Amino acid sequence: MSSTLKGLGEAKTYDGSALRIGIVHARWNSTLIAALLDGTLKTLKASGVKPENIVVQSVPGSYELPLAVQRMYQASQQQNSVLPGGGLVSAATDLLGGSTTDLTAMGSKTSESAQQKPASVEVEGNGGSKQPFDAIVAIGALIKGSTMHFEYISDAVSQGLMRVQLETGVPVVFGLLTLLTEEQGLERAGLDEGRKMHNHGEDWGSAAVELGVKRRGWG
Ligand code: DLZ
Repeated sequence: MSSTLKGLGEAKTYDGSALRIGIVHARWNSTLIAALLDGTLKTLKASGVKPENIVVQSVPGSYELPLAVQRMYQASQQQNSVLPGGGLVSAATDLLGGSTTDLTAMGSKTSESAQQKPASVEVEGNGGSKQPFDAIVAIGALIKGSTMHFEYISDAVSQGLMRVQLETGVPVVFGLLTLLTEEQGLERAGLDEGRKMHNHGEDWGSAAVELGVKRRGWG
């Protein structure tokens, strides 16, 4: 047992080498998102998930996450493969500097920030396993403003992601930061001054591997 009160504590490590993991991230608040995505990828790879079995996609904002996760999983189930030429599973993300033919075409322009490429992102899933995703990580960062917008979106996305995982049976890791201030976001993305806080994306990567492995046992 860990001596700290909060957090995951000391977790058993799981072998992710047979898993296929999806990540869908929002592009709003891209500095936070890039760091969180990096953290997630870091632990996925450290747990043995093969880079070619990690598929990363983006959507404009957090509100779009539930539908994107649902479609990403369904496409992997139905086709059992990476679709050539524009299917949801085959499209590259903005953050990866690839084409933006899929969910990113839902009405938003490619923002300047979306051109950022997180340092540790090297590949996406083309050429990897053809199996349906074992787990999908949804990453977003909502920052409270002066209207009720934050409350409505936080609630809708939380409920939507839970619904997707219960309806599809695929574990959906809740990588949505619901932040009262930007500072809270920097801390949770490991970008605080002095870099003392840990990157929550790392926990999300571990959770995806643990759930992916356990789900295979659940049948
Ligand atoms: C519109 C909006 C605002 C104001 N703030 C955020 C935010 O902090 N984080 C985020 O992920 N998305 C934000 N969005 C965009 C919405 O999630 C959504 O993309 C748009 O309302 C279009 O459906």
